Amino acid sequence: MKIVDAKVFVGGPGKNYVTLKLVTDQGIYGLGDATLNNRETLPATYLQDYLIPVLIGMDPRNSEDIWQYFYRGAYFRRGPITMAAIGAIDMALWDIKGKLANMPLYQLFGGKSRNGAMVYAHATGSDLPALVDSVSHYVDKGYKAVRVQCGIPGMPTASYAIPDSTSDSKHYITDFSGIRPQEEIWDTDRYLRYMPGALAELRERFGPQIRLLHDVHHRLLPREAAEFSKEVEPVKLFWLEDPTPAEDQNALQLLRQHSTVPIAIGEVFNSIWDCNKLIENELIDFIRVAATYAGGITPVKRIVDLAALHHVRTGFHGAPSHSPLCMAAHAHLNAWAPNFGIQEYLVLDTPECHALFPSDHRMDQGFMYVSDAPGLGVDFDETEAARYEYEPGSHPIVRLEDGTLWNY
Ligand code: CS2
Ligand code: MG
Repeated sequence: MKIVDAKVFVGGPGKNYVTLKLVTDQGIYGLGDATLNNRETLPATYLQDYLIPVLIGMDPRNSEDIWQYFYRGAYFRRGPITMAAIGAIDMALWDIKGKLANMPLYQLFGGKSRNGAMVYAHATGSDLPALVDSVSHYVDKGYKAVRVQCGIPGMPTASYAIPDSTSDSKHYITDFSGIRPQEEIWDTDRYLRYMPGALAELRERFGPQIRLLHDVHHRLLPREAAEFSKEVEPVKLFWLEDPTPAEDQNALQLLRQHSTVPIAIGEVFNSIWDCNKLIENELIDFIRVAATYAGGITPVKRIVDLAALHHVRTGFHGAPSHSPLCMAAHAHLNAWAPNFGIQEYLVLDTPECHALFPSDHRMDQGFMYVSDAPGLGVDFDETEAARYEYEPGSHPIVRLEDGTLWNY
């Protein structure tokens, strides 16, 4: 069996998805997601110029060897661009494998460990009353878990992930006004003074049952993160996400000495080497890698197995930047993983998105139910894809009030 053709598509409804299609000499094809948010043309170019010419002619059944070939075989390894490109190939090879076996991927991993996988939604508000409305909206829809982000009084611009009243909250991570990023101002002192009380009010308002999550988006220093997590301990968060920048795998030691708040990290990690110390030293409770830019299903399964040895559960990244193909890879991993925790779920739920990526993975009352179709269980409509083209966009840049550049 051989790979005879490969195509890369960039574009989509309101989002630049990077989609890889691998075609075999037996007519079976596989699909993978290489979307790297706001840098979409780079994994596409890496695939087209460097990986696809070598991939043509390989036996798609040897997904492990092909993964090693592109990872170990490249002198310059890792990084989000490389790993998103390899990730798309790996997903597409698993898709082919599932179709050959006539089985959904979760069966190849070891079968189902659960029926539905709990997901969490994003509730946001420019102030606390608006956030309460947003949480209520998701609770009414049956969600059991909600991430809560709130504007901070007196903060010169809205804090992370707070959409203005006119924008769709699901688009906030891409500003399509051009490639020059907009700037936001961050003020740690105001955040530390306001947010613990706001979280306590939400717990009071919604009761003990709802799982509340909060994302700090890498904005605190280790000592500040320790102070914050100690203070929010009574709120009983389901998790506190990215309290410190993720590069420093020792940064959480201080926090762990002062608080039992569960910690989730990993949405920017590209390999097991970005999180092995965090996991082995049991400094985190949830690992947030995504099958796309952590290099595909093959390496993510390995991370999940390492995590299981250390009581770390999964909480895969599921921002709207991932296409339904990446979310499908997660759905199969979530159905199998003995150490499943929760899934972030923000795929754009529009008729255009369903037309481009038809599938019967489904959401009901805050749970995701995996498809039983062979492989990933998501198709890609090339006629629909022809309607879209690449649109440049950017993440915002964050500065402190005095102009110092900070972490987005
Ligand atoms: C966020 C992300 O989902 C999350 O937890 O931190 O949405 C992040 O901002 C984007 O993926 C950036 O592209
Ligand atoms: Mg996050």
